[in-house]
Amino acid sequence: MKPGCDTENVVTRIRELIAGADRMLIVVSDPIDPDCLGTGLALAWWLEHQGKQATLVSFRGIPPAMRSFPDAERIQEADAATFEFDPYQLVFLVDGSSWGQFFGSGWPDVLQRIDTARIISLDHHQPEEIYAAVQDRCLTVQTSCTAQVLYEYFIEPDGIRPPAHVADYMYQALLYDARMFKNEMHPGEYAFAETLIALGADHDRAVDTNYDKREMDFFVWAAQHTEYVDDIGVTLLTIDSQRADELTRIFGREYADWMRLYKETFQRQIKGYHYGIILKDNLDGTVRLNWRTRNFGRHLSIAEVARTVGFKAGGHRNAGGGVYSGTIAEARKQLIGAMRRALHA
Ligand SMILES: [Mn+2]
Repeated sequence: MKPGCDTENVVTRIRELIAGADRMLIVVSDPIDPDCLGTGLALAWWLEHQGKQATLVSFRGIPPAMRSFPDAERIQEADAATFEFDPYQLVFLVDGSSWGQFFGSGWPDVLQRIDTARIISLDHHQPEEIYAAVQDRCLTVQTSCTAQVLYEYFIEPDGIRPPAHVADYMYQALLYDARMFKNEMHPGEYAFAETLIALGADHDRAVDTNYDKREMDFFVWAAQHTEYVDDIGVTLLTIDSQRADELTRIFGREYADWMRLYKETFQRQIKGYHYGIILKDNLDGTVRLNWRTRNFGRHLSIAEVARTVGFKAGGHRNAGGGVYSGTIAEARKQLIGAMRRALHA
């Protein structure tokens, strides 16, 4: 939470809303990862445990690499533009801070069809537009993962023991978002892990990371196309329209689904290169920014630097995303220029 915000009041408000409702919709965020899936599934269990009906939906679709997540088939894939929200008394947004992460680029129209008084947000990113819009129903705590927020503020205080399969959802969420405890350490993170193990989470399965062959192929392609910007310690992968064509030929239109291995094991892992940046032409006049910043040492906040040159940026301090309106050449020039000024100031 931001200093000064009363977490307890938010939790109380959310509990009141749940008590007065029967049918809940849980929307998982984009990017679809083990945290939004695991937290969404654990939240559904917790609501059902209280006699409520819970429906899980993704408006982004479940990418192939995530379909093996336990019980992922419970999550419906739907089109936000035509989805019928009226039957649901509450709409939970899990593990995201901006509307587009839940409702896609057409989010303003989708929001027109939802009573925002029914929206509840559980998150661990830096507070953004959702927080600004639904402050008294947005529980955002900057901790290891959204699963830890759900557990510490709702499940644990209830004094209930989730079954092993639910502990497993949350353990997978934790290990993924914490990058096996390689990311910054948040209070209670190891204690949460220990609790989940005691509840029966399957550690061997959670650490038995398997990559799709296409993730490895993308990694090889990306490593070969990465530039090293030596004077500012940046590894930079740009995907312009020509490279997007090439990637589409190799991997299909959803080639971005196969970036996980590169993001996890290349960005911010090269000695002397503290920032891993991807700029991708969205082919609609905007450019997607993704960054990873080394946790050890004192480094720039990419979000702050990017905002000074017109990017919209958010997420976590050391792992996030953003968007720039303009060409990829401009986005690159602006971002690299701003980083250079900040680092050489
Ligand atoms: Mn997360």
